[in-house]
Amino acid sequence: MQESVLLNLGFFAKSCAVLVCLCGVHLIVALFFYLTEPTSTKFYYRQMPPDSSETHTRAALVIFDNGTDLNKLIYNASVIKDDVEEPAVLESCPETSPLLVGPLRVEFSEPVNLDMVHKENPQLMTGGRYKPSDCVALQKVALIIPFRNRDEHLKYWLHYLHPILQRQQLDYGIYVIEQDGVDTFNRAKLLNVGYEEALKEYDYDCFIFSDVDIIPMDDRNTYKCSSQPRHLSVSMDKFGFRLPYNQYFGGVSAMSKQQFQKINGFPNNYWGWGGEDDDIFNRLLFQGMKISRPSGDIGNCRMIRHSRDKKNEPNPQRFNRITHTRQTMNTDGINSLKYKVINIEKNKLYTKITVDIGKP
Ligand code: UDH
Ligand code: NGS
Repeated sequence: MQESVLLNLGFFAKSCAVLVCLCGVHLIVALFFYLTEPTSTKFYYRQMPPDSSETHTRAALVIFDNGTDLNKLIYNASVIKDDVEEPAVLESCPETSPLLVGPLRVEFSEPVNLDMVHKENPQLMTGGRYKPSDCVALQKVALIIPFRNRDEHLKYWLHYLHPILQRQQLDYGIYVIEQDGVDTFNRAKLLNVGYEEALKEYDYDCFIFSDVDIIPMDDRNTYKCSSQPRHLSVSMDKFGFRLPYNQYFGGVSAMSKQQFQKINGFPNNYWGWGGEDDDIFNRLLFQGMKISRPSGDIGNCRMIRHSRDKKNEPNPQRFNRITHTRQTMNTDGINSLKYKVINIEKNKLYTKITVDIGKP
């Protein structure tokens, strides 16, 4: 009996010793893992020094990726730099946007409501600015529209163009350059103003000069610049869907900053209708550039029918002027441009800049 009690006690003591050993091993292993664990899964939080320049998000909100909800515990905390999740670096948008749909139906029978246009384009920023959120646009494009008393046309233009430009994945801004007063209209000078004013706002590298009444009928006609100046409105309905003549450069065109500077911008002294686009064509030619154009159906466009505007009668001097482009282009252009900004209005869909450009 006594012998069996002693035996049991011996067994109990041995078991205790084994248990203590196991606990010790467990403690050592736990300590080892704790000390060698990488910082990204460890929690660091501390009081923010009042003048801390350390990167921190909102003071009280830090989310840890450790499976435990510690948010409740952490107030006035910050994360050490290594633990801050850096915003993902965006890749460049592809050369051809995957969002394009091709031919579009363009008509002008229903009136356009600008509030609707705004609702349908929720990603627009004030002043008619946009950039893709999932990639870096290949070009920063300023769209310049010469303007006076064409509000109905502008509504159609905004209705059709905003969705197209977004599908084309452009980083863009819309600039409506309105001629102040009632003197003779000057399209090319307004375009020069648009170039200068847009550049004051953003580092644009491409400029699209578009009449307010021309709408592309295919979104593959990308509103961006090429290695050569590009003519975009190449087959308009009013010309039977072809060029009126080979040198035609009116309607909608695209030029990079370098191309525009190389020709000293556009002429400032074509008052009234006609010839300024031929002068621009001459400038490009004299600087050794060629016109690039979209092919076939891609260049189809519709023009909103309208009658001749007041104070934009055909300019009788235009034929004489276009024969002297070579002599005038270096002194008449962006380097001699003078105007006065009367007002800048940034609304939801575009930036309107009203300017006094003088008179003939
Ligand atoms: N523009 C205005 N307001 C004007 C004049 C011109 O906003 O008072 C702008 C507008 O962007 C227009 C562009 O300048 O699209 C070119 O002017 P335009 O449309 O008058 O030129 P286009 O050659 O037409 O397209 C000329 C008149 C044709 C009359 C035909 C009558 N059947
Ligand atoms: C040419 C004009 C251009 C004009 C083009 C198309 O004759 O400015 O017609 O005009 N050149 C001259 O007058 C020197 S349109 O049919 O669109 O009114 O752009």
